[in-house]
Amino acid sequence: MKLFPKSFLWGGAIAANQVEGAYLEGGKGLSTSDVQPKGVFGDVVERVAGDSALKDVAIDFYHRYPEDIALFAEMGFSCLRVSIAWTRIFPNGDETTPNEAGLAYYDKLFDELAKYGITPLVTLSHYEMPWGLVKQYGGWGSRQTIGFFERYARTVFSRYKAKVKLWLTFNEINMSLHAPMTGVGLPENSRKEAVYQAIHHQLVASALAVKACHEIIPDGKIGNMLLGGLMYPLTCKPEDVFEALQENRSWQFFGDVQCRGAYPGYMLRYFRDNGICVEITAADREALTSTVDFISFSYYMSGCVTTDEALNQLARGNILSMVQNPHLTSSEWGWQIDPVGLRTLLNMLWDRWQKPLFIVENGLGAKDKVEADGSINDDYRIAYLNDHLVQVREAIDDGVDVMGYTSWGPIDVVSASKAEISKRYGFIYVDRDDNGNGTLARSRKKSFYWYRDVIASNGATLK
Ligand code: BGP
Repeated sequence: MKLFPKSFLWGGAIAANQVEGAYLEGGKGLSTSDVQPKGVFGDVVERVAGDSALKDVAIDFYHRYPEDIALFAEMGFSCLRVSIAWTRIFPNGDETTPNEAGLAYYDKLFDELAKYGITPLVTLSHYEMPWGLVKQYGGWGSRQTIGFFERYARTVFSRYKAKVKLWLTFNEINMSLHAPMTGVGLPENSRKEAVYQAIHHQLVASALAVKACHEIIPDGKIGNMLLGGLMYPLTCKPEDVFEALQENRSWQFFGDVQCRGAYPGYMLRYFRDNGICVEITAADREALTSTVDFISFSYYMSGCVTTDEALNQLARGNILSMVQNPHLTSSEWGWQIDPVGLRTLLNMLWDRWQKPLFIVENGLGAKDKVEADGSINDDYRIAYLNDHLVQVREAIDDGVDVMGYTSWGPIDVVSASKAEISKRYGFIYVDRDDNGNGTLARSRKKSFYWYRDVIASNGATLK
């Protein structure tokens, strides 16, 4: 029987803006997430007194974290991925002194995890940045934002160095190409050149955070975080194959910079061919040489690439404009389910970077039905997770170094793309609907017991 390594970290992943709520409590400032009530692709809405959005309360993790962490512990989690809301620490982003109430909150959160021996894996920026930095400086379009981020990173490294040893810089850093406001604080219709310049600033900031982490927490490890957007050629036509290579490079490029410490040649050519001029200073080049210790990524689906323009037209409007794969089925939200793709991706990334890999998001968003007796029989979720974990085990057997697996949304959260809660990922159900009605009470789904057994057996119960 193939097992997972003894040191394998098992758990779940959540993000501050999708769970905490309390969006103005404890001196917190407004973030880009707070002004996008309709989700990461949504319009920016200036907040006015008295208005409300689902994420304002989310699942109230800010107040209920002890109960939720007790439930994660009951499932046997050895790891929980969380993010720090930058705006709890620096509400406007450009302050010189951090907000003590925000720092104290995460102290309590990490202490609670320590009580159960759960290792925190902490993302510095998960789909949010201070709205103040966007309004006053133009977000990551400004070089000054690098310094503000570095101050924030150094502040939290120094404060939590004894409690947090595993860190991630920017969540799905490659998403900026599809959602510039969420990724880099730029308007949706920004020119490509402006987006790549902002991305460059963020890559430099990520490298400076790596350097700071190594200085401040010598026994710590820091990784990047990529949206693992695996693309297949739709046919074996050589042009389709090359197109798929390029499409994969459009996101792997972020990892190339973060793992190898410099821009790859294919990207410099892309800039040249498209008349994109990115200012990269000598100091930037030097900064980029601080490379990550490990690579983390999310994986939900795969997609296909074609050079057939008619098919591409049809695909526009799909998530990331991917062409459908006729060999796969899809979730209710049209995300194509591909467990073997996860094994392929793990092998691909290991071959490419030879650094440990951490799957920090994977899961099935689905509508759950609460039965009359209160039970929730989410066999579809169990099947999805089982099939993906079987492929993770195969990849480990292939020789890939996999540090751990944190499934997305171990408790129902507000979705990132649409800001709805009816798209549920959890092992734990939260009584709340898309209109904000419900008691917020937590209950265990069938998958709760399934995941508990998988963890306890270190994968032996997988089928
Ligand atoms: C990733 C994000 C998460 C998460 C997940 C699921 O892109 O990092 O924040 O939400 O996707 O997406 P959704 O919530 O839209 O279903």
